[in-house]
Amino acid sequence: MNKYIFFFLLLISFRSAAQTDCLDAVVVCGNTSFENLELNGFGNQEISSCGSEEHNSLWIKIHIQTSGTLSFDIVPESSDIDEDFDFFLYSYISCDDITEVRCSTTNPVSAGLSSNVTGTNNSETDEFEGPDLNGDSFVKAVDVVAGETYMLVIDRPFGNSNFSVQWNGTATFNDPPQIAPLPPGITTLDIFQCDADGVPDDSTAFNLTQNTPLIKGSQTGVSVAFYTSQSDSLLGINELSAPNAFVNTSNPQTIYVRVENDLTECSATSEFQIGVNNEIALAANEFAICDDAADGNASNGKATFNMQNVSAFVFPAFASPGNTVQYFLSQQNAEDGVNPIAATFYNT
Ligand SMILES: [Ca+2]
Ligand SMILES: [Ca+2]
Ligand SMILES: [Ca+2]
Ligand SMILES: [Ca+2]
Repeated sequence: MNKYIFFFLLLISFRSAAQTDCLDAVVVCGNTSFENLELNGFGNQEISSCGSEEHNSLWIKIHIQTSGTLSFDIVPESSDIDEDFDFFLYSYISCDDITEVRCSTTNPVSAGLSSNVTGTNNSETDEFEGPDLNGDSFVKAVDVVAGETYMLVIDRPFGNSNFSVQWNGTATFNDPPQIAPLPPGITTLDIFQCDADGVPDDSTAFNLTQNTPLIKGSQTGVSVAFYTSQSDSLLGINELSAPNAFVNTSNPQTIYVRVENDLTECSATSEFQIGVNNEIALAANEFAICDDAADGNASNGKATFNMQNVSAFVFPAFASPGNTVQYFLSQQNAEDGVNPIAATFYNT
């Protein structure tokens, strides 16, 4: 029994909701869970069956990994009998080539039912039912074969409840890819850097793709994309077009990442923070070397410092080639940028 639950939040919102149409269906995989999806309406009207059509719909694409029964309960979050969910199940070749195999458009109030749950099960014998008072909200489970693809359209003609889907059958779906665990020595995907573009406005360009190999890990055949909203990352829409030079619009800012299997379309999502940090944290504020006899006296408390070695110790993040760290003997000189000390410095 492969059973798991995921939630879709049907929020009343007025952004265009791409998953209302076949072409932009959400792909269901393994333990993929969806939260905070914003959807409303039906996009293009693509359904006319079981005496109904799309009202507030969600298209879900299901790739079958192992043969078995496809059986599910669609469970409204609210048990109010006025909350009416319908569904239409198609076998799928392409969006121009879908064949309806099940639908139920029974209205639980009209049919005098005691529950607003709808779906498929093994005890029903009918395959199509509805609308209104016709049926009992359940039709026969479907025998599915590995490699097949199905499209489940969940529609909410009445009510505004969120809902979950419980998969009860023996068929399994493809496993989603993973956000790879971080390798030793790396503790976060967060990127904080200085505002070094010459305009001190807490906004600067970030190369988000520096995280791509970390997110992929050893996985092959997967693609990584970045988004500014969680909903977009879940739906795979509005991917950032230039993630190698993304300019933050708030500070800090959450970036959402989606890793998707190129073949199965299965995906996983995560997030990390980027931010502008104009405070340069010093790794240390003291640096010492041993006195030596290079100046003719190994015990006079004076010696020659290699300032690059000092930088590597005090500013390890800035010690790489391409960065310049200058040292001064007074605060005023540092602020004015005058009389920096030389690359080697003999303390006096
Ligand atoms: Ca539609
Ligand atoms: Ca119904
Ligand atoms: Ca029935
Ligand atoms: Ca800036």
